[in-house]
Amino acid sequence: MTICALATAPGGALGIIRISGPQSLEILSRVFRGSGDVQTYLPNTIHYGHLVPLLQEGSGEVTPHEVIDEVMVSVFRAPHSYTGEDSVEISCHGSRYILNKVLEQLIACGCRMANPGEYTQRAYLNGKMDLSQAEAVADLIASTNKATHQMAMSQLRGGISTELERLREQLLKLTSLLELELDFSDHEDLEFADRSELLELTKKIDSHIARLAKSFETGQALKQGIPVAIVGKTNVGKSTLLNALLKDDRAIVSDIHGTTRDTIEDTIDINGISFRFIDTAGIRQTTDEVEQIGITRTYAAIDKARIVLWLIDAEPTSEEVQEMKERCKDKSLIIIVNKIDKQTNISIEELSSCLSVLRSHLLTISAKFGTNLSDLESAIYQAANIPSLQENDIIVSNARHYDALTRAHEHLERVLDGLNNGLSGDLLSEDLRLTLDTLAEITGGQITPNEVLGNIFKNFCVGK
Ligand SMILES: Nc1nc2c(ncn2[C@@H]2O[C@H](COP(=O)(O)OP(=O)(O)O)[C@@H](O)[C@H]2O)c(=O)[nH]1
Ligand SMILES: [Mg+2]
Repeated sequence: MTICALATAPGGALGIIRISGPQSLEILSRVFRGSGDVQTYLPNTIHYGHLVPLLQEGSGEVTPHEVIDEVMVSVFRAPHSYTGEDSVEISCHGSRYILNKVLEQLIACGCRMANPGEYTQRAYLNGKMDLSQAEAVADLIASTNKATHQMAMSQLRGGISTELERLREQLLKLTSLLELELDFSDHEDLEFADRSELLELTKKIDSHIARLAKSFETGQALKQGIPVAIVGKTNVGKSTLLNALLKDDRAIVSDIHGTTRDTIEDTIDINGISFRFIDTAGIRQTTDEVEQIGITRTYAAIDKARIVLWLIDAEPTSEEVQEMKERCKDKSLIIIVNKIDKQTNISIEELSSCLSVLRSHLLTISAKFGTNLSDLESAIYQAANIPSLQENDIIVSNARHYDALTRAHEHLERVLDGLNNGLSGDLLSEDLRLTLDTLAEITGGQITPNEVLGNIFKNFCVGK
C-alpha cells in the first residue's frame, strides 16, 4: 500500500509531503504536471512543476487558476530510498491549506495516510536498517544537545549493532565448542572443549554485556539531563544560584527564611551535556507543615541526584558535615561557599581539611554577582564523569535495549553457574541459545512480534 504524510512541522516556509510505496509515481502522475512523463522519471532526480486537482475522467485540462501549488518533486526508486520502496517527496509552500489540499488529492488517488513512524518501520522491514538504527532515528529527531545528538548518531551508524555482532560471534564460538563436546558425548571420558577455556570466554562475554547494560545509567542521565540537587540551609543563596546558572529569574529569591518550599527544576547545557538543576527547600528545623514537606522533598532530591551542590555561607558544624557526607555517600558532592562578596570568616583551607573533600570540589562563589560561576560549571561537568563521547565507547540509552541486555546477562550467568557446577553441554547450550536470542531482539534479527514493533514506532512522528 502506498502511504503519504506531511513530514515537516506546520508553520514553516516549505512543507514536505512524502509518498512511499509501489504506486508512488503512478499516483504522482495524476496530480503533478511537470516536463515529460512522470512515470518514467529517473531515480534521484528533482522536477519542477505544478500540483493540480485530480483530473476527472473525461474532463478537460486544468486551468491556471485551478493550480494548487508550484512545487519541486524528488523521485527515489526502490531499493535506493529511505524506505527501500519507490518514493516521492513533494516540496510545497508551507500553507496549511495547500498541504491539506495535496494530501486530500493523494488520498483520493489511493494513498493511505501513514501511521507514526511508518516510513522508518518500512525501512526496517525492507532491510534498510536494523531495529536499533530505526530507534536511533527517533532519538536523532528528539536530540537537543551535543551529547544526545552524538549518542543517536553513533547508534544510527550501527554502533550498537556492530558491538552486538561481535558478541554474537563470540557466543557462537562458545556454542560450537560445546556442540563439539556433545557430538562426542558417547565417548564418556572425552571432554573436547576445555572447560576452563569455556569459562574464561563466557566470563569475558558476560562482563562485556554487563558493561553495556551498566552504560544505560549514563545514557539515561544524558537523555534526561544529569540531576544536580542544590541544597543547604535557608537563605544561603540556593535560589539565587539556580537563577544565576539558568540566567533567568526562575525561582523566588528573598531574604525571608523558608521562601522556597517546593523543589524547582530546570535544565541547562554545560559543554553539550544537559544538567537538570533542582533547587530545594532549605534545611532547617521548622514547625511549618508545608515547609516540612518541602524539606522531605529536599532529601528525596538528594537521593535522586547524581551531583549534590551543598551551599554554605558560614562554617558548617561537624554534625552538619557528617550528615551531608552520610547522605551523599554515593554522589559527587561539591561544596560551595557562597557570598564571597561579603566579608566572611570562613577559612577555605581549614574547611578543605576538615571536610576532607577534593580541593576541586570546594569552591567559593558569589551567586548574586556571578563570581566564579564558570569554575563551578567546570566542576559540575567534571563531577558528572561522563566518558568522552568522542571515544568509541557505546552508551546504551534505550530502555528496550537495556532490558534485553539485562536478560541476556542473566542467561549467561546461568551458563557460568552451569560451567562451574559441571553441568552437561546440552543444558548449557540451551541457555546460550537464549542469550543469543535475547541479544538479537535489540537489532530485530529475530522475528520481532508486531506488538513490539507497534510499541517502538508509535512514539515516532507521522512522516518519519
Ligand atoms: N551578598 C550576597 N547575597 C546573596 C548572594 N546570594 C544570595 N544572596 C542573598 O541571600 C538571600 C537569600 O537568597 P536565596 O537565593 O533566596 O536563598 P535560599 O533560601 O538558599 O534559596 C537573598 O537576599 C539574596 O539576595 C551572594 O552571593 N551575595
Ligand atoms: Mg530558595
